[in-house]
Amino acid sequence: MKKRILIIGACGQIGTELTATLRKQYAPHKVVASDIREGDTEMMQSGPFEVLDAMDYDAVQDVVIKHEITDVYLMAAMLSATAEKFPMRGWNLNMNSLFNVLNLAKEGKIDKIFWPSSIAVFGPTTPKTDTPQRTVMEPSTVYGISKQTGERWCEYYFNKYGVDVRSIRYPGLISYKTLPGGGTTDYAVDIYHKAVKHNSYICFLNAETTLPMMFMDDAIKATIGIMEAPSEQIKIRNSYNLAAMSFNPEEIAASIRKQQKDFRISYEPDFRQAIANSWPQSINDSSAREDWGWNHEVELDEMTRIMLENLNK
Ligand code: AKB
Repeated sequence: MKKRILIIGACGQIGTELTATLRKQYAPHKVVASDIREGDTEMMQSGPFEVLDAMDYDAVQDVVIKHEITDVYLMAAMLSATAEKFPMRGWNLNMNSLFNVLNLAKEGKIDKIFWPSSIAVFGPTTPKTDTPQRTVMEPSTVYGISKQTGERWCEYYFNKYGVDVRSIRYPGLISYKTLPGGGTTDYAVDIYHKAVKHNSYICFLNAETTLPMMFMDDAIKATIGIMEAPSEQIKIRNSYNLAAMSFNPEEIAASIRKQQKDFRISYEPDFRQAIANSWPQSINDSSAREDWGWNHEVELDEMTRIMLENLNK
């Protein structure tokens, strides 16, 4: 098979696990990892790697041509909390990197693109629970505005130029292998690290902040699943809602207490509370389930067991 994959932003939270999984699934030399700087030993030694600035069109094009890339996973992005601090840097990274790959596909230099969107496309006026695929979207964060704009451009490039771009709206993602960076849902990873180290956690969101979340293995399954689905099954070309579970900090703490009964949590909400308040609490992902067969496997207590077991190692 001619398929050759490029992952841009391979050293981030999703990119790291996506690279490892794709290298296992395909021959490692067919999966080129890239990031703005070199990765860890595992990343550098398990297959080809390129230092690459996602905002540099010529550099991305050079790597695409050099490795005869067919499929690009564009995982480089500035997340919600950091983008509030650096609005123009967030906007520029999130939009320019997307235009670079969309234009390469428009010019026929790559066949297929995966681009991640987020629950951040929704805003305070969106229905909070069981948020439908199509609904009011008035994002109030820099990150959300960039993701919603990106979705419109993906659909436009598909309709106008036939670019095969596929996207999902990730909820908060939880994994033990790589730390997230600069998101609002990061507390749900940090809490496990602090549970293992200190048996206590100070949370930057309040106890009742329910948000949609997903274990990383399910997110990787969805990412590769949508990319491998036959084109005609991908009926939505902006981005698919995707869901697994929803919980608040008190509920994740209760799940940890099932294994560490004296685990303590306290609350000191900061600027990220306003971001979280603007997002939905639960997502309706029936379109993804119907169109390309998405289903999730891991629920909260199972995720807690896996997280604590692996972080304790
Ligand atoms: C964030 O918190 O910014 C991200 C996201 C929900 O897209 N994890």
